Amino acid sequence: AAAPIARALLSVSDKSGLIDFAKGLAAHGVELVSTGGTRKALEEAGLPVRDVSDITGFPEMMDGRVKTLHPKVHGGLLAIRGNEEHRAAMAAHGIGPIDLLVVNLYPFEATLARGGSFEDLIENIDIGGPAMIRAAAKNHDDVTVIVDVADYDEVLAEIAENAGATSLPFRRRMAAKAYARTGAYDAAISNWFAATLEEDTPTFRALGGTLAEALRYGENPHQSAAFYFTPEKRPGVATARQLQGKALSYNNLNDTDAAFECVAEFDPAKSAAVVIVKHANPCGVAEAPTLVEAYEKALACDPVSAFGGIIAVNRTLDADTARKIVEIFTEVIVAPDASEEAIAIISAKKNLRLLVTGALPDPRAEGLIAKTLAGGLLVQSRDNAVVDDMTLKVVTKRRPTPEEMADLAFAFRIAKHVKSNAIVYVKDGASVGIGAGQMSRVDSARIAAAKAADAAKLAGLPEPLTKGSVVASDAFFPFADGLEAAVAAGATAVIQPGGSQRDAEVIAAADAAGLAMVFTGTRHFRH
Ligand code: 93A
Repeated sequence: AAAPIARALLSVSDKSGLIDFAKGLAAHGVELVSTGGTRKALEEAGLPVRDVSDITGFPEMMDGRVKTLHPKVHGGLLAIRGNEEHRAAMAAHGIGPIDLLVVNLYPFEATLARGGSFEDLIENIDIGGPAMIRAAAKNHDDVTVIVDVADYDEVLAEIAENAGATSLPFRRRMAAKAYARTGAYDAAISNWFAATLEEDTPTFRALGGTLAEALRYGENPHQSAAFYFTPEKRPGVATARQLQGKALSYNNLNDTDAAFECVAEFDPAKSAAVVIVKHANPCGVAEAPTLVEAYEKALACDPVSAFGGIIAVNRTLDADTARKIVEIFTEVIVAPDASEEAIAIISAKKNLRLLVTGALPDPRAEGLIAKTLAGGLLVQSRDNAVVDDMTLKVVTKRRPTPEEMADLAFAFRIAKHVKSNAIVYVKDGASVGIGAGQMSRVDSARIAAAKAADAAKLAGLPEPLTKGSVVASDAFFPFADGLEAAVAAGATAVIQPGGSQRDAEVIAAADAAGLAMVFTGTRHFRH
């Protein structure tokens, strides 16, 4: 059993309950030692108390920054009472044992809560207090450590019950509490400190993010920005290796993610696929037996927009494709991998970023998507619906041909990655016209057709590529007009979720034009 408590060191910022507690200790014959403010409070209550500087032989100095940081204090807390050598050291250096330590810390958290200044917070980082607490808790075999005002009564009860001492289970419990307290205290300091460094960049700790890098700016130069990792492990921009090129900007990261998530919809075992993205929307998507063919088909969709674009591929980037890509200005290439030869070809373009991810993300994987609004955070599960898993229902008199069916599925896969309202024309495994982000579906349909007409003119083709194409809509056609615009453009088959009040009207218009139409039952809004 530990010896009765002969001496207690009390050093508390929060002085509530202090006097009654100290009176209880004094009644048991405990000698009280205190730091400045605590000593003053005890003295005013008429209690006998020694100043800690009496013991250390040093005055409190440097605005109290150094008051208990002394071997006479720490030796008294850390000495193992049953150890001969420790006892000899105590005797040789005039160190008296401290049996009970009562400390509560400078109010760092309270200062933070009331919006204290940087200087204020720095001054409220307690150094001596945690040092003593940790020392006493380490030596709990011999020393009782109290960090919570709520435990004062229990200490007095322990002393009464144990002939002036405390029990080991109690000391252990208090020691565990002591380390929890210093741990939480340091965590509060480090969280605050880290946040001050990021004061110019938005932090989203709510998402469990850790800072990956501060970005030069956000979507525009007057916006600050940073890139955060979330705990999610998904192959993509966050985990990619950048093999070359300038640092990625906010918009690059956003666009690269959009491109790679879209290309991941295409199984590399079935076909090579390429997605070209501008402003977070695909402006060309194609699949083909080889990557270079897929690239050329994707580029043909909208070569004007593809300038300065982001290219994502679903297979190892090869030399043929790399050679084609470097012919025009491209910002970023992202691929699961790249051949040595392809890397060498890309290296001729110093600024072009090449990212390899090691793998493709699983489009069916679950995950969270977040978006902020004023004073809030919108969180939803990722759109992991895949057209192959949907029950496609033919709603028209004519059934799509197998070729049309393949293109319809292809088009709906792309539509998932186009900002709503999304209209995607597809022919022979390639997008030929994409209408994105319009407030009305009929406008998206017209824009997509107009872009297809432009591309045909550019390529010197006799008629727009929408002639004999199929079309996908990310959500139902609310009126027949959107479908009629697709008919006017020359589409022969349609894929859309269905579910409009006017479905009958839309189906009638499709039948009248000899179109085949399938409903997916699943919507792919993306905003
Ligand atoms: O500035 S300190 O980190 N340096 C010290 O040596 C020291 N020793 C105790 N702060 C120190 N303390 C803290 O002073 C205690 O943790 C307690 O919160 C406070 C009590 O001071 P006073 O008795 O003067 O009110």
